[in-house]
Amino acid sequence: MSFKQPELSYDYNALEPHIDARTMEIHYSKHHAAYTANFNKAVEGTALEGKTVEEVFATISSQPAAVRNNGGGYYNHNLYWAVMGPKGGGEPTGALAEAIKGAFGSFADFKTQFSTAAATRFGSGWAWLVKKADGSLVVSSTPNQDNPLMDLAEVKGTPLLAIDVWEHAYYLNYQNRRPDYIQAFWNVINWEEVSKRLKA
Ligand code: MN3
Repeated sequence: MSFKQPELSYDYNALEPHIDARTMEIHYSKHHAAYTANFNKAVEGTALEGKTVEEVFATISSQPAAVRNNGGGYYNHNLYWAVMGPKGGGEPTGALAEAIKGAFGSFADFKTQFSTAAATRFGSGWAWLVKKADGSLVVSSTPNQDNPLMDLAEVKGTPLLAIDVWEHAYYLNYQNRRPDYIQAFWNVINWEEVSKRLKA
């Protein structure tokens, strides 16, 4: 397999009570594992084999749905696991704090914008903090497994922070209460990792 599912850097129960262990286990070992396997299957033997995931996304509008959906599912969850952690929460510091202030006015305003994007994404999808090509930060959301690296995204750029708002990400613990899950997400954000991505 050319695309490998990265190991989680924390245990399934590490994000409790905000995200429960059973949800984490099914999400990582079933959903994400399936996206990864199906992404590999979809590129195998095609011109995309051997390309980076970024290269695949750059031409995604001309690729089959299986590549778009599973490639997005593979990449988006890699980012989602990475930007969460047991020592998460609080507020960012340093350059990221300044960049967020510059773009949104305050951390509180950013939090509102990001939470609203996540809550109002109809059906399944993601909300993002994105660094655009000109270096500015914006909040966006995408349907299904699309993401800001895809050539067809409304808002294009490098994703720094992601929240999965598919029901499989929260339904066992929160049922229909997506806003409660979004609120809880702020307690597990690994700002150090988000900062690293801003600098990269
Ligand atoms: Mn998911």
